[in-house]
Amino acid sequence: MRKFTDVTDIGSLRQAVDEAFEIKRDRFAHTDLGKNHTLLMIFFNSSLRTRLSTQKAAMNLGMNVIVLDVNQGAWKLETERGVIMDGDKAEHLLEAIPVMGSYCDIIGVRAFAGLKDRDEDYGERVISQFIRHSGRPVFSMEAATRHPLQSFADLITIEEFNTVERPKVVLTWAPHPKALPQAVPNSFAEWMNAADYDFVITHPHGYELAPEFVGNATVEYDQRRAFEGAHFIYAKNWSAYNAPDYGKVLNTDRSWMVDEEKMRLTDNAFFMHCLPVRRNMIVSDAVIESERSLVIPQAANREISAQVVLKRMLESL
Ligand code: AN0
Ligand code: CP
Repeated sequence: MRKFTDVTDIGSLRQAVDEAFEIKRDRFAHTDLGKNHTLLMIFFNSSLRTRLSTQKAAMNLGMNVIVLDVNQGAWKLETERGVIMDGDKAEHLLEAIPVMGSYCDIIGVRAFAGLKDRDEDYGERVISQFIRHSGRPVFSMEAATRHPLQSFADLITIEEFNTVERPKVVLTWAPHPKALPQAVPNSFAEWMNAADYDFVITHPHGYELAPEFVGNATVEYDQRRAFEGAHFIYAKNWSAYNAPDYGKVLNTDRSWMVDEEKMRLTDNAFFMHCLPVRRNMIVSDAVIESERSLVIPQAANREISAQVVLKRMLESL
């Protein structure tokens, strides 16, 4: 595997999940595979889970790891070609990327959407430049439009806990005080559509996701109706996608928070969230602390999804 940015890069989901379960049974079965190989993780944005789980996965495979927080200690990077660089940015990505590529074998990149210019974000300019100019296999640690390591971990978690033939999985928008990207919901929708579950998306009017991500999902504007009979509730906030409101917070209606009363409408559903989560905005204390909350096993599966991707990339070197 030379690139991991969207669901198509992983091939058969069945095979990927089987490989994940194999790694989960013995995560130290391939400790020689990464010997003398270096992973470079580049963060343009903050992270707790992605940073720790991906580093752990690389260590399980015997790799060496370098982490660069671009905004803490590196030169400020220009990303646009043609700019006269007389401002605060001392270096261009077009030099920085091949330089970074020369110190490592595999690159992970986290570069969130700027939420100002939809075309720029949905063009995936930053990660595309890494793919084009680094000469290394590149994987997304959340780019502008997708978070595939998260969605893969979500799929593994659903497959682990599911007990019915075709589960009803509901992605619900929930309120948040600040504007967040659409990457997590886009990606979750992309993976759930590929997994062919009974997949429903619910959100207030104005929060429609890009049609290419909604795909064949059912969109239900009545959150309570969406919850009826659900087996998995996946909560996430996102900002508006539609022009002219792209990247804006349109609604902080607290009535969209996931609480026990709403969870009672489901078929004893599990609760999921990618974390970090704001309690009593997105989800009540009682739901996130309940026996049906999967947020911790879900985060633990980030190590597994990262290890499948790194293993496949190492095998392709
Ligand atoms: C980020 C987001 O919504 O994309 C990262 C989630 C994994 N969340 C925040 O910035 C709070
Ligand atoms: N879920 C997730 O990607 O968490 P971090 O932003 O902490 O990495």
